[in-house]
Amino acid sequence: MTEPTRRAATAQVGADLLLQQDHPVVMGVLNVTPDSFSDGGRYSGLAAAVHHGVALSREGANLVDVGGESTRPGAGRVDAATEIDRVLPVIKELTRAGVLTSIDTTRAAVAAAALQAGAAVVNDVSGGLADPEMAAVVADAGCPWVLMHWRGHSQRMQDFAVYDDVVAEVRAELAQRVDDAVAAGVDPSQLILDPGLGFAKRAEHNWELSKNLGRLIELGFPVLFAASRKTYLGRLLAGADGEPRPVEGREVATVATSLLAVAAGAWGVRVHDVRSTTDALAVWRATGSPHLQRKP
Ligand code: PMM
Repeated sequence: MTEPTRRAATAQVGADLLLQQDHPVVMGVLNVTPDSFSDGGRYSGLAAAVHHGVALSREGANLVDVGGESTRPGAGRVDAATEIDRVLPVIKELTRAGVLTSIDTTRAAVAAAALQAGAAVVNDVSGGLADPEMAAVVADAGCPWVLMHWRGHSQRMQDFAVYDDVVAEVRAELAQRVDDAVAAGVDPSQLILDPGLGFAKRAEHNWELSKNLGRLIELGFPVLFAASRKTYLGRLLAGADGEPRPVEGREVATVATSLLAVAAGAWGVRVHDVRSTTDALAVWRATGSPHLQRKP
């Protein structure tokens, strides 16, 4: 078996396990970017990134989500070659260390290279909208694909945060993303949906989606909830001066909202600090709360 074939086979086994398992999946965030809103610049060197990815895995992350392009509101784009240069060595090393990874990208070329390097899952914040080639890459690989709700790239996305009924609209747009993916040959059993908190959403939209996560779960796909450290949590916890609580002070709120999402039936959560979430999930399990969400 050639090395890429062996990596692909290992990734496939891991991906199958992820979709079948009956406990919440924890996706740990590893941004190898200079400018992500929470961890930008901290893991841009290979050794630091790999060390952190292994640490996230040891703390209980089922999957480490490697991203090479910041998607914070207002962020500019980098080219595909830069993105590949950032993520590929990290994915290769983590795969070698036995850590299951997802690639956080909207580009088909980056996803294809990452899958070749051993990534098991494609996490596409554009839900397939940004790159028309993405569906073919995913269909060909037969890997899980996270379709996040998205209305445009970071520089302009907040202009599109306009809804009459955010839950109904996000639900309908995600259902359309599923239809498009399936029409392009993607196996529906490999799809995971994500409401895209903070992406073309204001705080009130994020809270409405959090309160009504069940309406998205009703679509019959695993749902990933990714609130970690986002600005709306900072706004909720604003000090007397009205300034959002800084990123470092949003961990307890992240754990609380992630746990509530799991209790509501989310398949998984995407978080920066894995230990605090896995601790909370351990308590949740010890109190006998089953993970209720099942695919129909
Ligand atoms: N948010 C960010 C990046 N990738 N992927 C998914 N599936 N869902 C999200 O909400 C999401 C994401 C935002 O940036 P971060 O990497 O700093 O959290």
